[in-house]
Amino acid sequence: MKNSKPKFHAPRLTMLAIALSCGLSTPIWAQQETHLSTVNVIGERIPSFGTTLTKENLGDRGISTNDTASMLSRVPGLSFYAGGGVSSLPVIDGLADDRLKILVDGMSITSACPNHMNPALSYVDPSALSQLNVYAGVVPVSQGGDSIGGSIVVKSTPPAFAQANSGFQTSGKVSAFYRSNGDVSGVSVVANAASDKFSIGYAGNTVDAGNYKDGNGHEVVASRYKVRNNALNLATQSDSHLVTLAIGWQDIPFQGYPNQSMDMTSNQSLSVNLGYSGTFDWGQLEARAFRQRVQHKMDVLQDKAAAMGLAPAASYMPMDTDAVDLGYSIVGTVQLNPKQTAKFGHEFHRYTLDDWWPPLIGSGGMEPNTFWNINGGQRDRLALFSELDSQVSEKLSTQVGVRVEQVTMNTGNVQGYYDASAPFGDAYETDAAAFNARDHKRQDLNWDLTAALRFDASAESTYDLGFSRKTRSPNVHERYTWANEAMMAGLMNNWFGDLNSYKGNLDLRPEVAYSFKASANWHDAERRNWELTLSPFYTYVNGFINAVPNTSMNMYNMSGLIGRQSLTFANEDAQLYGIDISGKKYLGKANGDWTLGAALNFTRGKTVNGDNLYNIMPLNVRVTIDHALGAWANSFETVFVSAKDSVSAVRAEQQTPAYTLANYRSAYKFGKGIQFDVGVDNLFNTQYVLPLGGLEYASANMTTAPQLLRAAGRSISVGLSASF
Ligand SMILES: [Cu+2]
Repeated sequence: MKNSKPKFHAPRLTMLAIALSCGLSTPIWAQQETHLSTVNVIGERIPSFGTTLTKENLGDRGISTNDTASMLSRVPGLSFYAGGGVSSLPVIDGLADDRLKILVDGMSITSACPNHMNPALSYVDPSALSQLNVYAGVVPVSQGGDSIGGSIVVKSTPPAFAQANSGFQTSGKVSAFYRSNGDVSGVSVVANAASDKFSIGYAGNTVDAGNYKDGNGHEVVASRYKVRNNALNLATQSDSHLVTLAIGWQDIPFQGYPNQSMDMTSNQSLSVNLGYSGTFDWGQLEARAFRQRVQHKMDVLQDKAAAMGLAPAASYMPMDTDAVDLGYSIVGTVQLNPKQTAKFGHEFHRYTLDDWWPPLIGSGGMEPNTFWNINGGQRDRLALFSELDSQVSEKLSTQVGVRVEQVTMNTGNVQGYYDASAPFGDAYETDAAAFNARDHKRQDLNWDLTAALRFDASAESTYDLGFSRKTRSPNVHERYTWANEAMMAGLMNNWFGDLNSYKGNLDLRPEVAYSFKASANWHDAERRNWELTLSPFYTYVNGFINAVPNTSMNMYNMSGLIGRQSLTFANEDAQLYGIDISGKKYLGKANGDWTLGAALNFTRGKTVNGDNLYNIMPLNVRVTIDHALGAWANSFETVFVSAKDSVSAVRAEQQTPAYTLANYRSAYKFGKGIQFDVGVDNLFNTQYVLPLGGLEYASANMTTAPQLLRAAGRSISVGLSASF
């Protein structure tokens, strides 16, 4: 929506972070913003139901987490499925994971394993970020597609250029941190060299984390991880054109998953991302082409195996994934007249996936064949969209958009570990034959529509109203996983952390969400003293892809874990509703400036049959007090989460108790460009379980029900960074 302002600024943890970025002799990072605003002038509108986080209000969260998704924890309505240490899955107002469109520097990246261990945001570290946009519920069609819940658009640090005639300039930043719980350490480097025409930059970081301990001091096995990220960024610009080329490579030697049977034992990716933006007489053109390949391996980490009483072994169950995302987009933006802007776009995205599990010779149950979970899976999206922004009057602006997307999917034939003549009998052969006998090609034609308006009633009040129809086609695993066998196959196809077994469904149809959202924002005229935002929402999802009991006659179709279920994906109508409330109040001056902030989220999700949707965050409230005095900034945060008692019966979801957490952070800037950060997460060492964390696999067996995933106890963080 044109000329709109952000509905809600996440309260500032500190002013220091941005000062740090532009404090030195070459304010090269500050120039980026200027640069972007000249080349990318129309494209960067602020969403009506969105939040923008920049370097400024991302603040110093980076020392307390390397999980980029969790940087959004202060955004109202955001919650997270817990998983690996850098790979949590974000949720917007109850809709999670593949239901959100997540773009990393314009690239659509698909979670490429049957546990969704490598979601898009796990490929970028907080230290490399410059901006995160969250579009909640009603999303501009130019930012959506193939999603029903919302969009998260992440941008890493854009290329820096020297000013004209100022020669060659360099800049950079080096940071290091340590966190006590899990003995986590890491370093990050950002370096840039540029003339006024060319720019070359590097961003890289490392993280080494041990297992964390809960509030009682007990270790959570397989919560350790190790990450190496690198990105090389090249760019060239002229008066009205900018070309960027980014090459990224990641190596995760291991990332434990306490709430999965499997752990990541290798994730290696290489991405190439070519971007163009230019200004012409007729308007602006943005284009992009990208390719990312990931090779992903899973097995069971030794400490998890030991906790389950397994003898040490080189491998317990090898699983491999090889996936490629590639795509391009072309977006033109035209100023039709002084009051109207139109946007036209075309996108293509191809995802290909092989998901195979090599035999483990001598295991008995996992030989002699390779298990083909997905063999040559392919998912193509071809999209066209058009969006019109209008300034109808001084007070009223509108946005309407329509998007059509063709999704074409296919996959090859499959096989199990052994055939019906094996000692265990027919665990796989009948199922594989049934799957192979069917045509696997599926094609969906998906229509999305967004209509939103903003009414600036007065200097102190703004109202937003929006409606959207959004569509998501099933993902490759939802449509094509085929095995009814629950323990060796179904349990592996699970990205929910609930230890249930899942099987795909060739007859799934796309899920279509109809969302209504309103937002009322009241504030003082200068937006400095106070602000209050109320955003109720309602979504009806036609054919929500849920799960139903797996009724196959396969005799191995039952979970061997006490209380866990064997399920099949199925469409089922569902509705979600709730409200996000947030506000802030400047408290005044007393040894610095004090600001109070608060955010509340209430979400309910139910199928039309009355069962609750899985993993809906219970009522939660976050209260923050921010303090700034010169070079010193402090933030004290309290999080109240009520008991989760609305749980999904079909998934045997377990209730979680209420808890209260306190976190403290402080940052001090020394002279020019040196910053010291310190923080304490879970200040009172509260013992609690994560409402969206699922169950601990190491505690699961055939006689006792698995325990809920324990959260981390107190952790003290320190960080030091220097800019040059
Ligand atoms: Cu995996």
